[in-house]
Amino acid sequence: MIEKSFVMMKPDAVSRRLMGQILSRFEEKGLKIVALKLRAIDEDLARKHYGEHSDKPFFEGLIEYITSSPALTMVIEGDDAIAVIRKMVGATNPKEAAIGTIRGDFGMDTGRNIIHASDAPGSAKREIALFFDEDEICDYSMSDNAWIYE
Ligand code: D4T
Repeated sequence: MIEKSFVMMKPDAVSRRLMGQILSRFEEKGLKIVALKLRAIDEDLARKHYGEHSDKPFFEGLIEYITSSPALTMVIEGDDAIAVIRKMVGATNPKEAAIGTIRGDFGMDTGRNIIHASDAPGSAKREIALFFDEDEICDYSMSDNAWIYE
């Protein structure tokens, strides 16, 4: 099923100049970027996005990290995109993430784990609506579609 996922390169990815390399991975895989915005995440938005973790000991540090410098927010589309992207992102702790995944290749600490991606259709819908207006999401087709999908 064609799905949309919310993906965010966190401030460490942007500040470490990793945006191009990471974006290339999604393009090379055959996924479609349908929205993309470099933006500062303010405290209110960060607290909403990570609301489910508000009672965790790492919450305040997480909010500080996410709001510290701009992040690259995206909506990425493709067949089973949510699960495919989670696989490409790797485990939450970059030390445990498999080599070949984005966190496994670029990160060291859970508190600097490079990238976020939606983990289920419900959270994808909620997160996309939190970060993008509907008219910011592009509807277009790729000329190589028949070479990516059977
Ligand atoms: P996100 O939501 O950023 O894609 O990460 P995950 O889906 O892989 O992991 P998560 O929801 O469990 O954690 C959200 C966010 O909190 C940070 N974190 C997490 C942290 O700083 N310390 C911790 O001990 C944990 C578990 C990293 C990701």
